[in-house]
Order: sequence, then structure tokens, then C-alpha cells
Amino acid sequence: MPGRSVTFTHAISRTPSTSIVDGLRAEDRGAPDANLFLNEHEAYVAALEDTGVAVTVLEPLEDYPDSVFVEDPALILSGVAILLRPGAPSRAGEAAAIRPALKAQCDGLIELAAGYVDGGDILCTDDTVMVGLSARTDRAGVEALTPLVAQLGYRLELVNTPPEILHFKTECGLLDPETVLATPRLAKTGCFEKMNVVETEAGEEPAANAIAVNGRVFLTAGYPRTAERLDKAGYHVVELPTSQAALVDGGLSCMSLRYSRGDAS
Ligand code: CIR
Repeated sequence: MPGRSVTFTHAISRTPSTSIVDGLRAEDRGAPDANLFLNEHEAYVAALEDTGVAVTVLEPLEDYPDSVFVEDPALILSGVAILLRPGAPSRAGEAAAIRPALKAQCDGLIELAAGYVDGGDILCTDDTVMVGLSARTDRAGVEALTPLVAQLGYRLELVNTPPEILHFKTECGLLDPETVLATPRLAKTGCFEKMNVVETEAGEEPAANAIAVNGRVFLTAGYPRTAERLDKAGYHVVELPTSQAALVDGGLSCMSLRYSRGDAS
């Protein structure tokens, strides 16, 4: 279906646990405030619902501090869930923990059998699943993922994430099926040669992790020049605060799995 990378009927999200204060982070800029995180998460879910998406919000998982970032243990394509193998040891159990919800909510479930892949390293267009190698996603995982996405009607394209970036999508997000928002650093690797690229403004690199949902572009609040650039380009921008997720290296894309039921390829 044309536009299936930016049009969704459903989403799965998970309430942040109070253990989010122990979430993984590359640099310690202080722990997130669990209550403030909760408020920002509620605003995020409300914004998704406002686009017409039916959101299933899962219970918090205290044993997994990073479990609010539901994008990493799974990928949903054509309504079918692929259970991934998250690359951080403290997050490995999140795949089994989200399995029952995926089984209940999706049109089918298949499992990655080898290697490691974090959903944060995956950017999907209408026909292509771009996967960035990173400290969390390895070649064995990508090799195991390739036939699974092919079975669901997509081709897989392997790209390299610059080493200093946590996840491929930390520095990019889809704006429409042919266009990405990306940091100049990621854009200059050449991985988006077949696409249109809008770059984040200088000093506004964290804005890159945007998501497009049903005619709107969700953008992290606090990056006004990038917001203006997108607005001028004709996108309907909705700014959302992610100040607490940012303290544990999270952003907009990682707090939901967006998909469409009955989206046969
Ligand atoms: C982690 O390091 O795994 C979490 N603290 C942040 C995960 C963010 N996920 C994402 O960008 N997809």
C-alpha cells in the first residue's frame, strides 16, 4: 500500500516504569524524573491517538528500566510482528516480555533466530527496511532478518551507522515515504542517496528522531529552526517534549511500535 510507512491504524506503547531512573545512557546527565517522564509519555500517547491511531498502552515493567522504549525489541511489518533480539544484555528479556502483547495485537508473529538487532536501528520506507549496523545490531542479526522481511514484502538494505551514534534512527526519521529528516553527519555517509533529505539545523541534531504519523510529523520540542524548516516545506509539525527520554538516550520513535492491522503486502 503506498504510504504504509507513514500511515497507521494501531500502535503499541508501554508506560515507563519507575526503574527508568536506571535506564542505560552513554553519558550521565542526571537520572530522568519518573513522574515527568510519565507526563511526557501521556502527551505522546495522546498525540498518537489524536491522529486516529488506536494505542495499546502496556503495563510498566520494573525489571526492565528501558522497557518504555518498545521500538527496540520488535518490528511490525504488514501487520506481522518480528520479535527481535536486543543487543544490550540488560534489555534482552524485553523481547519475551512483549511477546504476548504482540501475539494478541498483530496478524502474526515470527522470531529473529540469530544475532542481535535493535528496532532503533531500523528505518522502514514503503518497500525497504534500512538496517544500520551499530553497537546493538550485528551482521548475524541482519542476515537472519533479511529473509523475514522479504517474506513480508520488503527488501532489506544494510547501512553503516557512524560509530559514535547509539542507533541508526537516533539521527534520522522518515518525513514521508520518500523523504528523511537527518543530521548532516548521518546524511553525509551517503546512506540516503535514493531519498530526499531534509537536514536538521546546526545545533539541533537531536531533532532528527522524528516520526510521521497519518499526515503529521512529530518533532521533539525545543528545536525551533528545524520545526520552521519543516513547516516551510509543508509538513504539519506537532512538537512533543521528550526531555526525560533524552536523558536515557531515547526519543520519539522508540516509544511506540506503529503498524496497521490487515496491511497485507
Ligand atoms: C538504551 O540505551 O537502550 C535506552 N536507554 C535508549 C533506547 C532508545 N531507543 C531507540 O532509540 N530506539
